[in-house]
Amino acid sequence: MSNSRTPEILVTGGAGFIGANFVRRRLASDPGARVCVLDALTYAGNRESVADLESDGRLHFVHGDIRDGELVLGLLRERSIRTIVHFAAESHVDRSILGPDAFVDTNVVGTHELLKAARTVWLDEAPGTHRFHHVSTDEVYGSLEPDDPAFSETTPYAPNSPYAASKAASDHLVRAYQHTFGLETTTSNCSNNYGPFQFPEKLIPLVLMNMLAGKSLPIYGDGSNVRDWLFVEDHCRGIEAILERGAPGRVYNIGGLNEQRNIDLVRLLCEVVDGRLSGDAELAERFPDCPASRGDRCDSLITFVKDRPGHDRRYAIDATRIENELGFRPVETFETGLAKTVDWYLANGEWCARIADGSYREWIDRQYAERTETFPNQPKRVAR
Ligand code: NAD
Ligand code: TDX
Repeated sequence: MSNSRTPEILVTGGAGFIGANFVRRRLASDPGARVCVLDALTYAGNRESVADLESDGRLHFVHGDIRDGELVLGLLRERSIRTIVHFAAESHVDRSILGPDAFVDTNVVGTHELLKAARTVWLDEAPGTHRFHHVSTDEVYGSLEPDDPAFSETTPYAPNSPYAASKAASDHLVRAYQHTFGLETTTSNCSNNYGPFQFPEKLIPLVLMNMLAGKSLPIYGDGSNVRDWLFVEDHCRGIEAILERGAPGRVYNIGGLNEQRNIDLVRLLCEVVDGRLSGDAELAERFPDCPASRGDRCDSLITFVKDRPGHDRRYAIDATRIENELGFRPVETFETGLAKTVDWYLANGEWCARIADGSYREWIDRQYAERTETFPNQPKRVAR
């Protein structure tokens, strides 16, 4: 079933956190839009996150790997695709420390397979309008000291984790395909996202699901590392602005204008959950192990654990370029975004239960068992 009004786009990693939000938003905002999702459904991919969209024929789901060059070539040719929005990646820093190989395979080799296929079809076989948008991260710029200026698009690359290094390598390949072959590419380097459908290995959904289950909230080191947080729908709006108005070859930083210390963020999240559960008998009954259901505070679950090796101190984004050139600014505040996120996780118990199955819990428990050793002189509490 095809609708000829809007050309179909290829979204890699569309069953992951940000990809699923992007696909949902695109199909909801344009009745003529069609999307082909290519996703390998790794531990982080969930077809359920987009399954409800498949019924009207506007979403075509392909269970496959971006490293499969023949598959990608076939999709570009047969579905006449002229736009790729590339989210697919191994995305978790802690996993990249435990096992870097998958990060090089997917993030570097996988991105290169996509670029090769795009070059073959869009430049050699059927030249014309096209766009390869590469979704990347602020982690490629390394770590900031407290008084350093925020990352801009001209900040030199200094990736610190295997994850960041693999994303940096993929950014360089995208740049090289634009510069050398004339492939029309754009890249966005974004700060930490949060919101619906995020896999609960990342800080916000992990501590949220743990507090609802009455489990400890692990804070790495002393909790004073700083991240810039962006509500996922704002990230998707930023990517849309780049697709619509961004110049080929241009790189855009996307940020939330919202720097938070981890400990402050977790305390704020605890307050939101305390507020939701304390006055709601039905929620308290659904989450009997959450301290807030007994009138206690969720921050009683905070536990400081061994730090992440090479843990970056601070990320911050200078988003002047995307604001001045494309008129993009995030619309959510941290308070409104967190409230929407908490409400989504409270309302989507089935999604959470499917994710938090045996293998997930096993991984999390093993991961945190290794972190029980605490830092010497580690504070039990960090001042508010
Ligand atoms: P995610 O881990 O939630 O999802 C990744 C998706 O990619 C999953 O659906 C997975 O199945 C799929 N995938 C993995 N390997 C694949 C392969 N070889 N072939 C096809 N599909 C594959 O990731 P996310 O948090 O949604 O991040 C999406 C993109 O945004 C990534 O490129 C990431 O580097 C970038 N990014 C993420 C954040 C963040 O805060 N989460 C911030 C900035 C940039
Ligand atoms: O249990 C935890 N305790 C904790 O203190 C976890 C999982 C994290 N942390 C800390 C580490 C970081 O300082 O919280 C901060 C955020 O951690 P993550 O959610 O793992 O994100 P981060 O490492 O900052 O990387 C994220 O942002 C950039 C995404 O995972 C990347 O995909 C994205 O590119």
